[in-house]
Amino acid sequence: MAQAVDPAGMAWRVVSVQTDAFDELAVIVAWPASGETAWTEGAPVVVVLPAALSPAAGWTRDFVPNLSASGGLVEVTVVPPGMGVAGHHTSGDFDYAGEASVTAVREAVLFAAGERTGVDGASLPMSSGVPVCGDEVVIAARSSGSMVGMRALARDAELLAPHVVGLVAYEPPSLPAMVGPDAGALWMDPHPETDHDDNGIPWDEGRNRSLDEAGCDEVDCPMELDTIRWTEEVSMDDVFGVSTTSAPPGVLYLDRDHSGKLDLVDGHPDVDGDGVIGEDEDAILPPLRDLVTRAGGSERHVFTPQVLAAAMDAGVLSLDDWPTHVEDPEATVAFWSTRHMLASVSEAAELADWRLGLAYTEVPHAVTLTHRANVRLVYEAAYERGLPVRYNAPEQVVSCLEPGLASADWPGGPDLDMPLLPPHMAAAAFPSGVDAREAMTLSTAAMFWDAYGPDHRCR
Ligand SMILES: [Ca+2]
Ligand SMILES: [Ca+2]
Ligand SMILES: [Ca+2]
Ligand SMILES: [Ca+2]
Repeated sequence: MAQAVDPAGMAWRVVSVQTDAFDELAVIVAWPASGETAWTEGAPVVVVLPAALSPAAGWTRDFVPNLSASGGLVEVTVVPPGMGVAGHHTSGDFDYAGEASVTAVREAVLFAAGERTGVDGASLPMSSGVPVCGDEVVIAARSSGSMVGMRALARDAELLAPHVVGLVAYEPPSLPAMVGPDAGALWMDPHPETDHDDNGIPWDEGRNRSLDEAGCDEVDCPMELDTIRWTEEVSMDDVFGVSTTSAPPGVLYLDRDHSGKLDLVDGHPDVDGDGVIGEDEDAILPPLRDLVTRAGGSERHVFTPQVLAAAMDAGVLSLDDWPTHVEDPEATVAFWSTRHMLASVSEAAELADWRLGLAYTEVPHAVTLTHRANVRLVYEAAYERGLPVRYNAPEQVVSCLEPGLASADWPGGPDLDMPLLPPHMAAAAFPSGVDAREAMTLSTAAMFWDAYGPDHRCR
C-alpha cells in the first residue's frame, strides 16, 4: 500500500475493503501528514462522498483529498462503482448516484467504523498514518454526493444508525430542478465576474427568471412553463459554448420572446448582449449535464419530471414520436425518485438520531440560486423533523482552526438550530477565500464539536 502526500499536507493511500457486496470496493484513506489530530486520543473519522453525477470531472485526474489537514481528521473517500484510483477500483458500472453507489457508501461507513477490514485483513487504524477514534463517523458529502449519503441514511438506517454522528452536505441539490439544472447554472452567466443586473451578485445573470426561487417548497419550485418548446435544429453542443460528452440534436427551451424559434447569438441566449439572460430572452432547460445513461446501446438525456410534463402538456414532445435519446416519462420519474435530498430526508429523519450540517460558500459551485434555496430547503425539512441542524461553522471553530478566515466582516455561521429567512442566507455563507474543501472541513469539525466538545487544540 504505497502512500502519497498532497501539497496541502494530507497523506493518503488506497485500500480495498473486504465485503460481500462488491467483487472489489476501493476507498481512499487520508490523514494529516503532520500527525496532528483533533483529539488527543487520535483523529475523528469522516467518510467522504464525492460528487455523484460527474464521473468525468472527479476520477480522470489525480486524486486530491477532500478535507484540509487543519481539521485534524481522517477521511475515508468512497470510490463509486465503475471508478478507480491508483490501480484500485470499485467493481460494477457507474450508476449516477444509484443504488450501487448507496451500497458502496454503506460498506465504506462500516469499514470506517471498524466493522470491516481491508482485503489484507488490516483495519482502518492500521491503514491510517495517525491513530483514529472511529466507531462513530461523520459522512461529509460534496454536491450531488449528498443525495447518496441521505439515501443511505434512509435505506440502510438499521446498519448505519449506530455508527453515524451525522451528515455534512456541501451545497446539496434539494430538488430535481436544482440538479437538472432548470434553475440555471453558473456556466450560463456570460460574465460570471461582473454584476450586469446590479443585484449585488456577479454570478447569477444566467438564472432562470421563469423559476420562482422564493416559492420553492419540498415538492417543487414554481416555474412559468407556458412557452416551452423543443427544437431539433440545435444540440446542447451548440449552446453556451459548452462541450458535452455527446449531444444529439434537440434542445428544450422557453420561447420567451415568442418568436417561434430558439434565438441565440454566438450560441448564447443573451441576444441583446447586455450580459443578462432577460425575461424576454429564451431560456434553455438543459438535460442533466454530463449524464448519459446507456440503455440498449442508446444515449439518453434526462430532463426533470416537471419540465418533461410541461413539454408533453404543450404537445411539443409526444409519446407517438418520442426522441430516441430522451429518457421517457416513466423512466424519468423513476430516475429522480431517489436522486435529490428531499426524496430521502423524511425517511432518514424518522429512522435514526443524527445531525445535519450544511456548508455553502459565497460563490456557489454550480447552481444559480440567489438565496440558496437548494441549501435552505433541506435545512427546513430536517429541522421540522427534529434533527439538530447547522449552517456552516461557528466563529469558535473557524478562529481556532483557520484563524486567517475569521474577521469582523464574517462573524461565523449561525447557531445550531437557527433557521434563516431567504434574504439572510447569502450573508451566512463562508466568505470568499473559503473553498469547498475548507468549507467541508470546518463544517465537519463543527459537527464533531457539537457532538463531543471542542478539538483539544482549541480548549
Ligand atoms: Ca454576471
Ligand atoms: Ca447579478
Ligand atoms: Ca425565441
Ligand atoms: Ca440580455
